[in-house]
Amino acid sequence: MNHDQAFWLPYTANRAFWKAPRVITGARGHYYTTDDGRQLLDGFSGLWTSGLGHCHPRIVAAVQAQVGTLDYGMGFQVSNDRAIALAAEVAAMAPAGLDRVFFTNSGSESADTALKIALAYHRARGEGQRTRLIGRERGYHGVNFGGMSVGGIPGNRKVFSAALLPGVDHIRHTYSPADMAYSRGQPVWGAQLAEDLERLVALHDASNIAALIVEPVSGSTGILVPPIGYLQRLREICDKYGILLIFDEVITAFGRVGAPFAAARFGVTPDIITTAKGLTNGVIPMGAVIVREQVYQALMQGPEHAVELFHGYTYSGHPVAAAAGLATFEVYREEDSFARARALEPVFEEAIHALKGEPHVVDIRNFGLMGGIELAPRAGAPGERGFEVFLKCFEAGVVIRNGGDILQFSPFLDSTPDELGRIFDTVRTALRSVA
Ligand code: PXG
Ligand code: PLP
Repeated sequence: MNHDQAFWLPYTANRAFWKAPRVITGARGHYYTTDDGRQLLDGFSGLWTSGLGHCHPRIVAAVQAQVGTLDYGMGFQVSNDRAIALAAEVAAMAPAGLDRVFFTNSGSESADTALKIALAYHRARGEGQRTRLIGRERGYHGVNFGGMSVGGIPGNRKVFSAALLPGVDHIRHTYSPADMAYSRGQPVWGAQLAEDLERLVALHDASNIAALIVEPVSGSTGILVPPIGYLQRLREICDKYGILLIFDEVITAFGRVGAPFAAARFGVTPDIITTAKGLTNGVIPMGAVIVREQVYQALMQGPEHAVELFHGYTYSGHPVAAAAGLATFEVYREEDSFARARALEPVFEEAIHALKGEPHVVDIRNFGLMGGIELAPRAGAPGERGFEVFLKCFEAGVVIRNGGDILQFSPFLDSTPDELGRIFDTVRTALRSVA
């Protein structure tokens, strides 16, 4: 067999892809280069990953230097200087009280790591019966078994239904178009939806519940912005019942919402934060789970020579990834990236909401530099219209993403108003040309 098409692409319509492959061969700043020599404006910052732009010279140089200095180092019972330094930086940036950092290689691994830490924490405190994990409908926490189980996107769960973790439940999602369509930023309606956690406490009893995991702003499911007061209320209910609150900030951390973390932007501090993507600007895969000091301390038990948490990845704290992370943090500071993103937010909001009234559009949502345009699905063919708009934009030289019929936008932290204008002009033209 000819192996030219051996690559099985992730989350991709593989058969359609191989009929007309879309292949990137280079990138610089805000543009990709394709194998047929075209320049594409990236309207998605990689895959929510690359807020500082592609091939940032500072990060490239740091990676090049590191790979020739320490390529890999054993990470169990031994560590490396780059990982230790990056953990200190991450903890310093994190909300007060979240002082310990466990490294992973992706957002999916961060989600599973956080869930395992939550279970281990309760057990270490003598509450080993607290095993139930609560997620939220429409949540996305990656593709591993834990994250998939607490996740709430039907398409990700359907085929694997029988293998989902037992003892998981979900609070309802926060989307109600009748009450919040075309909200700019946070919907004013809906804080009371947090009371749904009380329903699950009543059903399962708090003494059996370990943790609640939510995205502060849901990303993959199509940009669901938390109603004003909603996250505060979740925090209060978790406190009331001793339930750990986990924020999955794989997308929202590191400037995407105009702040180091969504926790900071919303003024709600969880017990654990999961990250990945922007940690290294997407240059080398890496995630980090940031944990409240008391949670860590509760686990520091037993004889000192013994491993306290039976968990870790071969590549946890990889020195080249950590070097990329350290350089990324330097650039965040020097370019004041999070404040720039915050300043760009109103421009982005105007630009995206200007598409109200275009064909097929039924809702537009935004927060920080995250945006979604929801289209009415084509009768009998959900997702087809969204995919066609994605393809038309790609042909016109702009990369966006479609999650089914929801178009998603994730501009660079230092995008220009002109670039935003070009992205949404391209989308407008595409919307007017699809059936
Ligand atoms: N949690 C959240 C909140 C995420 O957004 C993950 C976990 C998993 O991360 P990894 O690195 O294992 O993929 C994510 C990933 C989209 C899209 O279209 C979003 C993600 C991945 C792929 C597509 O919005 N987020
Ligand atoms: N499978 C086997 C057979 C392994 O030996 C290991 C790690 O040593 C793994 C899976 C896990 O790999 P990783 O640590 O990269 O997640």
